[in-house]
Amino acid sequence: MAPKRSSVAAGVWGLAAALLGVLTGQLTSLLVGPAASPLDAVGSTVIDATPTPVKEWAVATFGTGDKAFLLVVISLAVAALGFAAGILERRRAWAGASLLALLGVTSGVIAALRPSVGLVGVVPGLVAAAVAVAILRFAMARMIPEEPSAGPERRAVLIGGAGVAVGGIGLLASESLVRPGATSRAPVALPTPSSPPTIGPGLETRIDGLTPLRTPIEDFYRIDIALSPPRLEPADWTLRIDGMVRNPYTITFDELLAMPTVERDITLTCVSNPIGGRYCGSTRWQGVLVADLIARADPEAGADQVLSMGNDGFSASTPLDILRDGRDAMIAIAMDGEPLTAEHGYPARLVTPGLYGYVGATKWLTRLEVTTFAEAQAYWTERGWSERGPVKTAARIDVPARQADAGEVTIAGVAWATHRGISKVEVRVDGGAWQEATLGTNVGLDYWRQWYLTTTLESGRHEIAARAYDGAGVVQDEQVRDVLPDGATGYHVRTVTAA
Ligand SMILES: Nc1nc2c(c(=O)[nH]1)N[C@H]1C(S)=C(S)[C@@H](COP(=O)(O)O)O[C@H]1N2
Ligand SMILES: [Mo]
Repeated sequence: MAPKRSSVAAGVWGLAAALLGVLTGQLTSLLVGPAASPLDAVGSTVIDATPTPVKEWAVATFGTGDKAFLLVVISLAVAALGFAAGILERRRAWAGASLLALLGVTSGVIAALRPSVGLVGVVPGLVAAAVAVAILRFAMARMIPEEPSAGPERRAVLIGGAGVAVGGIGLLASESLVRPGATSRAPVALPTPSSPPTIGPGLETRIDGLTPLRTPIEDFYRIDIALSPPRLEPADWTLRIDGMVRNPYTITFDELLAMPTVERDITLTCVSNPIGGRYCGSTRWQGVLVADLIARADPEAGADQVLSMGNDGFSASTPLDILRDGRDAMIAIAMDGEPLTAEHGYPARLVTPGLYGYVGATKWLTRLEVTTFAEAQAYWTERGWSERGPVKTAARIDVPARQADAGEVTIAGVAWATHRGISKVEVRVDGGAWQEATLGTNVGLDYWRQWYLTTTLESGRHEIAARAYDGAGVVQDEQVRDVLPDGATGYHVRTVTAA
């Protein structure tokens, strides 16, 4: 049987009720906190529950747009359920309304269960449920004709459609309210650090298209499980250091700033960075050495891990000996001479030279728990990634692009083996002999190095490969492996057509 025409009006009104409900929930979250917004709470929970291969697919396909994609999927699901609720309600009073109420209440409960939210998080979901139910009940009583009849039917669809438009556009607009733009740095008076000499510009001033020696903050990759960056106030922020220690303690942000700080040039890389990928950035970090903070807590014998926790529910497992072996692992408060941005962990984050971000770079840091690998697992380890993640040696080709002018060509890129340094980069064209590239400034063991090689390419297709050697002279692993479970390996190869 074909659906009665008024089913369409009912569906449209169900859709409008759902969208307007979510919209009011989103707006209510402005009072409660962005992580309590229905879309955020559900989205974050979906992220936590998504199987790792699916997540890797999303990151590989949408890059940093993976979060926008998730929000679109959730919004479409809400729309479909809303439409269905309208049709249900038309067949049986309260059936559709109950569905909408259930959805709203569920999103509220999910929000309240988020680590960074708490009980008030239930409010936006309850508000969303109430608004959606009220709109749907109103529509059934006043808008939708009992029997199909063209005039009232058209009127109901038109007005319901207007509700859908308002709800949809409102939701898009509310996204920019709930999730404001990138560079929201609150003022922090940075202490004067004991700084190494500043590093000048690198080879990028001479080689077009080469990655700059220091990554501008707005170009620094962002990877995290937080749909919107937590907004932490330095005045409320504290760091707890506890677990297997004789002297657990908590410090405030002011107390942290009063400690001696260092500035260090460090390259940060994501374990999800594919060979040749862009999830790698280099800048100057300012912060307090973790070793100093840990020493004050006085760890007990037998502890071998520091589980660092972020305000978004993330945690990282960093080996205790790595934090104490003299490298510049720090609680960073600034990057590139400015307080951290919200996206990069404001007001304080961990940075551990030599480790991938997921095991050493917790943003929105709130706690360091001294423990053991046997006792506690970190966020990504529970989801199939390795419990340890030293950065693998890698060279990346930046130029030439896939199309180049035949003749003299500069092949250039960056290479990193964080905390081991780079001693040599080699380039191979069309399977010929490996040729040694010229290296750029040596900023230190913890920093990437630019490299280049000038050669002649005749017109036609060419295959260019690059490989790096770490500071101990060990060449990078040639075997092609995917990012899971502890970082990709293989040489970066680019096919270039010269004309
Ligand atoms: N709180 C928190 N910290 C986090 C993450 C996260 O999801 N939440 N992701 C980690 C990962 S996987 C990486 S690669 C780095 C990325 O840091 P960036 O976004 O500043 O480049 O942050 C790490 N710290
Ligand atoms: Mo990462």
